[in-house]
Amino acid sequence: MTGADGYGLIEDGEIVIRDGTISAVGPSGQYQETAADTEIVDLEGRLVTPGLIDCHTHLIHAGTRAREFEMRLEGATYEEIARAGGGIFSTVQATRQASEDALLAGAVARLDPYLAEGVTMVEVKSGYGLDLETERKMLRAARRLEQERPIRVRTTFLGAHAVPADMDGDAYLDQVCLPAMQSLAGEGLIDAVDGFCESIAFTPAQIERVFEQARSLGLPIKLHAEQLSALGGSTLAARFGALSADHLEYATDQDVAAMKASGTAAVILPGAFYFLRETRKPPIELLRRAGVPMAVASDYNPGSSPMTSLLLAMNMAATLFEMTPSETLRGVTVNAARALGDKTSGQIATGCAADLAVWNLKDPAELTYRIGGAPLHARYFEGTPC
Ligand code: DI6
Ligand code: FE
Repeated sequence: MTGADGYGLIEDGEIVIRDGTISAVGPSGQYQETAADTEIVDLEGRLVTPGLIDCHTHLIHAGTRAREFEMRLEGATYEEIARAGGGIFSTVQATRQASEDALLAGAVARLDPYLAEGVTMVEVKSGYGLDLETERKMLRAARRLEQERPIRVRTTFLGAHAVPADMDGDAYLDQVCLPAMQSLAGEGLIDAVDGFCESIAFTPAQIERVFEQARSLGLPIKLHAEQLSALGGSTLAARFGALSADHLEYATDQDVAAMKASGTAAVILPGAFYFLRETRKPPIELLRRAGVPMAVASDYNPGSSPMTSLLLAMNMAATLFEMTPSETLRGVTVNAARALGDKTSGQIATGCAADLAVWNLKDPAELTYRIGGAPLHARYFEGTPC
């Protein structure tokens, strides 16, 4: 699965697009287009990939955490900052105070670097509200990104992101998180449900309550699991048929086997590992051997991964975790789509959306190899260059 074979590369190929959808793909010269108004675009031998997909971001929030970054460099740990009421809570406060328009404007500014890297689909989570109104405001702003830019957005309700300081976890679920999920699902704002299963957030038993309700609402689930400790969150997620379990630094053999059995994708997030200077790596070799589909995402968030570059995440996944360049490319295309439950994105195949990235490159390994810069020639969204 290394080199050209792993990419399924077609040398000198052509792609036929009709009404925003790929209607044929193969070696060039195979498809005689008869329609008189067919436009032919010569890409002059450039590499074409599916439009890239970032399947795990927290793009909507207000405020910055640069001061916290400084504190960490002065010796405090992420966990100490969280326990001292900093961390996520400072972002929650700022986000509660921000207007929907302000949240949208901030997210658009963060989204533009992704577009410049050929990204055509992003997942965006709520979770910096921890109250109904703010979670709604975040999800609405996330939905509105599709009006601001030519991009596909998938929204994820992450009400179970942190326990408010003045509440117990179960009380927060009963009084705020579960009722909010119900209302916002009814408003059509939720595509999937996520949680943060960690000693500083929610226990597996509490996450199970979140999943039970998601299931009863017919919503797919995913989970931040095994990022900082091994709580078996990924096994729990697999038990509920999760689309993905994300982070996984502390995932065990048992977790990997459970994910394989349920078809749950592993979302690898090297940005947070790097930024928090973690040392425990996700079990890439185990996942690879088990055949668990691996996605790679930026995990953009202001606290643990202030990184708005999916290409850099690919480089980090290779450099830090020894994923191969073809694995990282599948990680931001077909496997990222899978982690979002989308079967018609992330591939150049008949019937898939004509979301494409055209690169000033020949060798796909260059996408993972480079650090910095975006060698993008053109981005096609639903067949239109933009
Ligand atoms: N995992 C993380 O690393 C972040 N949230 C999560 O679920 C941290 C988010 C933050 O610190 O703002
Ligand atoms: Fe995250």
